[in-house]
Parts: sequence; C-alpha cells; structure tokens
Amino acid sequence: MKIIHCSDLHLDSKMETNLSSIKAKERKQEILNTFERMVSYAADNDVEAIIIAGDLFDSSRITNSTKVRVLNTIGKNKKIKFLYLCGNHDENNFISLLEERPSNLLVFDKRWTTFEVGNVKISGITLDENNCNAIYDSLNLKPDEINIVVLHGQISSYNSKDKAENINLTKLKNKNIDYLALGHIHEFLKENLDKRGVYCYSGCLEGRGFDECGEKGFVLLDIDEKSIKAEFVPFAKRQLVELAFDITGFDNWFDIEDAIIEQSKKISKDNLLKVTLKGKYEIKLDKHIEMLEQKLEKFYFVKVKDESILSVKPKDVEKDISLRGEFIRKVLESNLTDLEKERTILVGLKSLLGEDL
Ligand SMILES: [Mn+2]
Repeated sequence: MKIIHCSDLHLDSKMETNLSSIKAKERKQEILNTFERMVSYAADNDVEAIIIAGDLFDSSRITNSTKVRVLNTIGKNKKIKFLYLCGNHDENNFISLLEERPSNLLVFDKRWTTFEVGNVKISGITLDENNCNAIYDSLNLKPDEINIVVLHGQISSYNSKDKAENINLTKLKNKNIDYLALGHIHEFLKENLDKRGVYCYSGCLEGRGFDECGEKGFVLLDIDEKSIKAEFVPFAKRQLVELAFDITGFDNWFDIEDAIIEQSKKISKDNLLKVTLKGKYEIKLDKHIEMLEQKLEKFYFVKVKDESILSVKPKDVEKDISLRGEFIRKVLESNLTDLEKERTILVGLKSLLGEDL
C-alpha cells in the first residue's frame, strides 16, 4: 500500500522577494499546479492517502480561487484520504471557515487523533502552548501495529519549556513509531528515530527563495504487512540553484564570464539561478555584473551577487607617491572592516578619476 507524505506547500505565498510581479503570480500558480500534479500522481499510482504535515497555506488569508481549487482537487479524488495537520502558518482558517468539508478530508486537532488507512494507524496532533508538553505521555501506540505519527515543528533532543513548535525526539523514542512524518523544515531529511522507526521531513514541494535551494518534492511510503519503505520523490517544477564562483586569480572579467557561463550549462534554464562571486580580486579587475546577468537571461530568473573582496596590500602601493597611493594607505591603516575598506577604496578611486559614483 502506498501513502504520500508532503508538507509546507505554503500555497498563496506572495513570491515577490526576487521576482517581478508577473513572474511572482506565475510562480504562485505553479505551486498550486504542483500540488494538483502530486494528487494526479497519487491517483495514477494507487496511493491511498496523502499526509499533509502542516503549512498547506502560507497565512490565514487564503484567496478564494486557491481555496476552491484545493477543495475541488480533494473532492474529485474521493479514493484518496487527505490527512491534514495544521502548521504554524495555517492558523486553521481553511478548515474552520469551510461550510462543507469533503468527506475524504480528515483533519487532526489539538488532541491525539488516529485515522486508519488499510493496515496502518496514522496519529497526529496540532501543537500549541497548552498541549506541547503533554503530548508524549498521552501517545500510546500498540507494538503490533504499523504506526505513523504526524507532527509539525522543530525537532530537538532536549525539553524546551513553552515553545509550542518544539518536538522532543528523545521522548518519542521507543513509542512504537514506525514513521514520524514531520513538517516545518523545508528540506528533505530522514534519520533513524530508534531501533524501530525513522523520522522524516518531506521538505516543501517547490522552493520559494534562495534559502530553499535544490530538489524539492514529497516522500512516497510503500508499506507491506510489517514495514515502511520511504523514498524521496523529486517533484518541483523549478529548482532554485546557487552557483558560487571564486574569482581569485582572474585578471580579466571576460574569462570570469566564460567560466561561469560554462558552469551554468549543466543547470536547466527552467530554474532560478543565483550566481555568487566569492574570493579576492585586484583593483585592475573591472567588473560588469549587469552584463553577466544579461548573458544569463535564458534562465527563468537570474541574479548575480558580488561577495568578492578587493585585495589591496600595503606593499602594492608603498611606492605610489601619488594622491591615490596616499589615499589607499590611509584607508588600509584605518579601523574599518575589510568590506568597508574595499568600498571606501573603490568609491575614492572612482572619485579621484572623476567617474560617476
Ligand atoms: Mn513551513
């Protein structure tokens, strides 16, 4: 029997951090499309249940069109049970405002609730300040059953007092859990919980910002009479990719561009790309960041971030008796940070040369 574990879809996210408003709208639709595509995958592959481990929506404000599409998708796939646990972003408004809930949309609440799917018992609880310390003692799972537990929060191994979003892994050991389906962290992670079970974050379905780089998708659980096999399925329409490039030792900008363009060839143009320049460069290197961005325009989105640092050593200018040399020596001797020294020298030199700042 098959079950999907997903989480952190954050439907209706604004997506405006990097993108133009047109692309932000498009990306917003794509996240919803990926949710629908996942449900089609489930229908085509005889998946019996989809566990949504929180943060289906980004905030309590949900547009009507998104609500209608989600409800339609659930409603027209009656063979699939949707087991939904609210996350810290959901605020329960989706469920509480529904006039009629599709019969296959099953919702966990603030007490332990257990749903049966085939031979599997799936238990979950929405954490809050009142229940977060008591959930461990009140969880009783039978050793001879296959048990999945659903939670949304940050794992920790210690008992932190009142933080409702903390999940104490130590206290979940030896509780007869076979698979702990987690939401909250946007990256896939699967580790052993104890001798019997594993804990797993599915990660989000689509990355939104460059803090969510790499493959995104869901976890497919394949369950027989005794055990659960869990496999990550990459499913995102687009990935966010960061390409770090060290420019140390280059004295020609065009060589840097060529090398970056060469490296970018292995990245699909459907992805969002961030190129980060690292390392140190010398004053004679003339950088053309915007030109590089234009040359990488085939990507769905591209930005070049310059984190490289100007390297001017005192000995480079010790014999320079011009105003320029005197200026650089003064800056290098100052108490400024390396980054501030770099900026000051660049601005100062441009000004000495009479260029626009
Ligand atoms: Mn989330």
